[in-house]
Amino acid sequence: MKYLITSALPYANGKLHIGHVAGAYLPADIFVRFLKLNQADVVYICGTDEHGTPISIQADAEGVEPQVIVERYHKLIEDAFKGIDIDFDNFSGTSRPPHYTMSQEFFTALYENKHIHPKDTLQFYCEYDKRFLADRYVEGICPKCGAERARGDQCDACGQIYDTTTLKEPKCKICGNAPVIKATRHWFLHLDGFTDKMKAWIAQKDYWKENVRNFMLNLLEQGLIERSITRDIKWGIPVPLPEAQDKVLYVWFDAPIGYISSTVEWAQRIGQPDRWKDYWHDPETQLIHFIGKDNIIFHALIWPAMLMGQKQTYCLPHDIPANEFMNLEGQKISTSRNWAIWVDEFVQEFDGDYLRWYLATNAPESKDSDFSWKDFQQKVNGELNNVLGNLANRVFAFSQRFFAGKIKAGGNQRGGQSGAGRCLQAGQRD
Ligand code: 2FM
Ligand code: ZN
Repeated sequence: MKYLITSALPYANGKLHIGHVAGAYLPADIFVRFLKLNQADVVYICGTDEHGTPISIQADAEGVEPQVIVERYHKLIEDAFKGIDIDFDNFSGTSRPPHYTMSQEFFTALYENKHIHPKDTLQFYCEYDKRFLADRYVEGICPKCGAERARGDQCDACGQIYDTTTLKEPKCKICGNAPVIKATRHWFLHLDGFTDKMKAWIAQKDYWKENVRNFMLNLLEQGLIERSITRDIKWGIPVPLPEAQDKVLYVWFDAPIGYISSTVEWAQRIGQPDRWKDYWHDPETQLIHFIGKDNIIFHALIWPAMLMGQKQTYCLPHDIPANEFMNLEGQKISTSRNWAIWVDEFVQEFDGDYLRWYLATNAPESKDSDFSWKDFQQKVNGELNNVLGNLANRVFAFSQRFFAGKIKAGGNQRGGQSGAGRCLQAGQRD
């Protein structure tokens, strides 16, 4: 059995916090360690997600190129992972040239297979900045719940998505002026064309976590629609069509392709450039995406449709363990309010294993969990250091005393070669 394990690609415009680690990274890392201990054929893939409007907004604000922001955060994120011993087989980034090629090939195959079509749409346009205002370039009042500072396409307060032109009191985030509405052509992925395949595929996924499976069943019941996969911004992968000059691929179109391009990079790095194909083009590969619950729609619907619509066969996600969120002292973690524990700061004070222990034993697997410093102190002192530390200390002292400090290779519990799993009486030798 071959395993391809992925963790959601973190955006390269912010640091890593404990909520990210608890949701998408530590569970995958633990699973990969388990597989590797069992000599499984496994590749663990990640990288930074380097496109999208937040990165270009930050670059505009700092007066630098987006690549400067991307490189800064790529390094910070990679170092933070090292600090807590999360060890990918490859950690790439989606602004690297091979990823551009792979993403454009994906688009072209879907286009030639008639899964992508153009449509004229109405978008906000800032006459002062002379540009369309995609996604987070515009802010206003949510047309669904009335919350302020809602984004162009989605409201953080109620989570609903809506037609951008229905946003109330819109304001350009660059200059603060009210934008006008203007026609622009975009390209849409027709998910409706995958309805039958998707239903048949989901029908086999009775082992998925309920949150993911129910989410998908709901979407299928509502009926699949088309989704725009291009944007009028400069930072991104150019749409590979002569009539789509000045358009780039939507970040959520290219991001999951990063799982493949990172595997390609891994194969090149180990000197076997075609090796990635053994995994991605084998339908039997167990492709498992570890994500947070806000990423379900992209991994369980849009990404599988993108894979199904290719000309070559790709493995589809075998499982998508989506975790809930981790709160901090009873409140939602918030980057903008700086209500978070940042991994790079944490590891300056504590051993990374303390965080791994606390997040592993308090994982938001089926409901949101909470990080509290008091509980952290108690669990680390009580469980990790006293109970587990004491056990390890006794085991090592015991093996030193009776077995000259040597540990035999492990074996199969049901009749393996070393007899592991049998109970020894104190002082008895195997
Ligand atoms: O939500 C996020 O942080 C995204 N950057 C996850 C992308 S996952 C994958 F598809 F790349
Ligand atoms: Zn403006």
